[in-house]
Amino acid sequence: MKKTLTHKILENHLISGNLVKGEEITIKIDQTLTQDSTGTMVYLQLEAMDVDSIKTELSVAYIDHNTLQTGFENADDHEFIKSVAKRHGIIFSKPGNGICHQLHLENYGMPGKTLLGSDSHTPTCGGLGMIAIGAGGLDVAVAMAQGTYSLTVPEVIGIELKGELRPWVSAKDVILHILKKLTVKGGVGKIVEYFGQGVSNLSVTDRATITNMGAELGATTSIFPSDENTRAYLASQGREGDYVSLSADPNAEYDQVYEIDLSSLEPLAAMPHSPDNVASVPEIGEIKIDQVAIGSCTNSSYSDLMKVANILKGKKVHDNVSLVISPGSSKILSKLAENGALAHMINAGARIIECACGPCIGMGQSPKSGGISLRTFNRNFKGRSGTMDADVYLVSPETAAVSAIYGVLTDGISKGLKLDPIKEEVFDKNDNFIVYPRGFNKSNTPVVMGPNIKPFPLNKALEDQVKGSVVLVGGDNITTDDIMPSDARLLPYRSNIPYLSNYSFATIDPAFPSRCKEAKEGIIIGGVNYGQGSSREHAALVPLYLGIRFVIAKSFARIHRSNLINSGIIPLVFENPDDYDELKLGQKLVIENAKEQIDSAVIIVKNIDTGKEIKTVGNFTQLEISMLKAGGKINMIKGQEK
Ligand code: MIC
Ligand code: SF4
Repeated sequence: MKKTLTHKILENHLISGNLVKGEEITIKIDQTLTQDSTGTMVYLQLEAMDVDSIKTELSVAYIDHNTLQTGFENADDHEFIKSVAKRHGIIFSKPGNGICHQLHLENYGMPGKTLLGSDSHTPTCGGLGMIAIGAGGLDVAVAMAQGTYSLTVPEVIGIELKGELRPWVSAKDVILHILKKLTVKGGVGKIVEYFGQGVSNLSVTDRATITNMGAELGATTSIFPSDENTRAYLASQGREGDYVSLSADPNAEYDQVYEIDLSSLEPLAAMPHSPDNVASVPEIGEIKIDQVAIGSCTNSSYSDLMKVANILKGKKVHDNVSLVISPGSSKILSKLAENGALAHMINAGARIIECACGPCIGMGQSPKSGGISLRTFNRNFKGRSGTMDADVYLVSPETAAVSAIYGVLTDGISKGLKLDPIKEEVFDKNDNFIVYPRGFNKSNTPVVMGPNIKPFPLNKALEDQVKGSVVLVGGDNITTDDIMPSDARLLPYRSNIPYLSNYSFATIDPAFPSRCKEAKEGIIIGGVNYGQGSSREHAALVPLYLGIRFVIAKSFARIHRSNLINSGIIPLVFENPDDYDELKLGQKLVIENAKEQIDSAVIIVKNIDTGKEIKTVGNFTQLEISMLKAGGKINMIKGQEK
């Protein structure tokens, strides 16, 4: 069989199982990354597992999401993470160093390696030819403790790239084009692998933009070959020694193949409120805009920001627009400062903010009421910007910068502008933002825990009768931002589940927490792609805390489904999606003989109010069944240790 690059890397890392689509395998994890907003839970869990040393080749704890420090909570979380990192041999990246994915690409990602990260955009490093997967925090904690990760072998979609992008059309437009075609659920259970002649016309940071937003397809990950452009990128970061050449076999067997002619693409935008609601910029028309935000793990590379600086040079940001720019890393910001590009941005009237996630996760820069914001980010879910009635459009850096000048959504081609080519740069190593764990260990470093850090909830072992009342009937594509919103007010409480629980589903059903408290045991009903978006396991831990026993949906997003199982909440899929229509708030449902039923292909849920039996499908692997029986992954691991 002619092998895909995905299969080659998985095969090299296979610990157990058969590398056959749909089967469960366990692979070796070489590297892990965490960020602070999921990291506090990861490190509480790592401490709970009481391991002596981590088993990965390299693990890094980044602080990039929650850097406002509006109160002691942020700073306490950072100190906590730093102390656990030192105890376990984990590299710690201080706030201000940059966004985890950009930093990992620059400093640590390596072709052919595996990376597991507690953030859904971990696939960014797929741009370097590695298998980089986003997962829930507990899975990352276990990967550090045991050096492994289990997954169901996904299908591999091949995307053949031909031709070359025109000026003013960039990597963001490639992934927006794919999102339009495949939608936000098109990648679930799949890995997207790029190949073909057009690959050589994309730099590593272009590729990283594409693999980053593969997360919005719901894909397990996305990957590019490692070629001369990879060598050049690694060399620019002083890491040429990490280069290996990697690609799929010629005529590799993909489960599906799509072809994209890069030269046929045009500037695109994802319209409110979904990354797959894509149209071309001229089609949408010159709508008046209030804010432009450039940055995030999708589009904050050196070349992205140099393009922006060149466009802004000698120009003025439109009077009605607030332009805000957050560079991806301290190295990038420092280079922009050295070569004068930063001055072009500031002189044009741009606000420069910290190298961090910032507005992407609602940490400031919320648009005005009813405002229109153009962002180079990856998600435009309703309310994510912090303003419920704002309209967010996702665009490329080029489109964002030109639009900021004109005050309307527009692009360089429509305006007949010229775009200067970007000169490649070599970056100096700067690890002054890094705390190495050298000389520290468990015996000489105590865990530093502030008062806001509360224990995480644990489930109980599966009982024979699992019941509850329907506390929410949600629609399609419910996001983890809906289940557990995050913004500047809530992000400081990522280590305080009881506090967060008061805001679960706050943006779509503020009565949800009180309804759960009244019901004591609750059930959530969802549509297709339930739990899309972030990897935050808070979207499972908070429902667990609120007494949710199971969720029945038309389908689930991958990471959220795993997080539910890790927490011992049973994710069930309607065998007949029409049964969804009959379920109403307040109805009582029960799974009888749950311990037995959990092993079977079809699980019957009885509606006590109507007497109807609903057929659901679990499709659980053996490992998942063990977790559900034990009441979650931690209970399962503790049980195995006895
Ligand atoms: C996001 O972009 O939604 C986040 C914030 O980075 C999340 C992680 C989190 O919720 O902490 C993600 O993408 O996984
Ligand atoms: Fe940070 Fe936004 Fe990227 Fe999430 S998507 S890691 S919040 S920059």
